[in-house]
Amino acid sequence: MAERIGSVTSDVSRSDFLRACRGEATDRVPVWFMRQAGRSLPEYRAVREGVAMLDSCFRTDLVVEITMQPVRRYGVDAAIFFSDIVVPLKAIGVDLDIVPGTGPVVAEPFRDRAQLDALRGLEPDDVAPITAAASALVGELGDTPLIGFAGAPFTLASYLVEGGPSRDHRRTKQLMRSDPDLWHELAGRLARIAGDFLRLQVEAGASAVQLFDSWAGTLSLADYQELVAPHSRAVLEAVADLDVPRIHFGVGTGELLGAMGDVGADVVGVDWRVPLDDAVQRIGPDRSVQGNLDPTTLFAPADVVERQAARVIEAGRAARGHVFNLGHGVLPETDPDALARLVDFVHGYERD
Ligand code: 1CP
Repeated sequence: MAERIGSVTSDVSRSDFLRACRGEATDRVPVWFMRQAGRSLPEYRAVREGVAMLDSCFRTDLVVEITMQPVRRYGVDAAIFFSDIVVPLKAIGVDLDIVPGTGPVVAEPFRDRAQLDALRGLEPDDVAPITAAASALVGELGDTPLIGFAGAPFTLASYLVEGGPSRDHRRTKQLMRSDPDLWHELAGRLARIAGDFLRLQVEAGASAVQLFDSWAGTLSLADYQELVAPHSRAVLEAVADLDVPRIHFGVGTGELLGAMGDVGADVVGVDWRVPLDDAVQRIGPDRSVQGNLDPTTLFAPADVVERQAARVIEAGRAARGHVFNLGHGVLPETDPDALARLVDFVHGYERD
């Protein structure tokens, strides 16, 4: 990695975040937050005014600015690239939008084989403004690592098949069970798109990747292993030679943690339901963990937040490496000052 991009990268490589991902000792527990860039920040709301969410994701200047905002404000140990999991689908021409207050909405939900043609491969030109932002960010961030990300095939497919956010993922599960061949073709195409998207971000300078399978927790372990794991493995395999840590995260995935680690992750993201020391039992000793303060804890008094955060840090010591995070994204109503205090608390925490 250092040879490829030069001396700046070697400082990144020694960062607490990358060290914890690799299971190396750190002086302090590194911390960043899923959805650290977003509606909880007044400076985010200001720059997004009058610009649609998906338009902002294709504007190099806005991606750079929004990605930097939480790094400047909180001094977090990693930046997460400002984008969305549906961006590569938009980039190849899928007719979808991100509707305020709802999330991704697809104009023609996926129903049959004829629609597979619309899911062509991702070409570098499709995401040129995005990779330009990643390159610019590496310069701006200095020693702070940039995390690239993609949506995992199951979570991406659930938006395509349901047409938007879904509580029970009924149609996606129906497709998996009634036409497994078509399901595997769909998931295989999404895996290639996600893998290529991660690769392009790393080649532009991202020094870690996170694969979001946010909704995998809706599946039984047996269904996950048979119908989903091979495709998520293919995504992580696509960046295996690039020597960057691979983080794999989902919500409500307590029963899947071992399987999610086994598809090629270096770090497993854990939501708030499973204490990190229990999670380590399920994942095994050869991977680091990331998480897992309940995002709603930040609405409690400061001393309660600190007690809960200390519990997370203590439980995280069971792992070979621990990256502090919330158990899911920052809620839009969160007070940024509460996050700032949490970063200071984690950084100042004395481990003996
Ligand atoms: O106008 C707005 O501000 C819209 C809100 C918003 C934002 C800020 C959406 C719509 N996406 C994003 C950015 C985003 N999405 C990031 C930014 C980087 C950061 O973390 O700071 C990331 C990593 C994502 C990834 C994403 N999008 C996921 C995986 C992470 C997760 O939360 O589980 C998922 C499931 C999405 C879909 C999506 N996009 C937006 C919403 C509201 C949703 C979820 C909708 C649903 O409940 O299904």
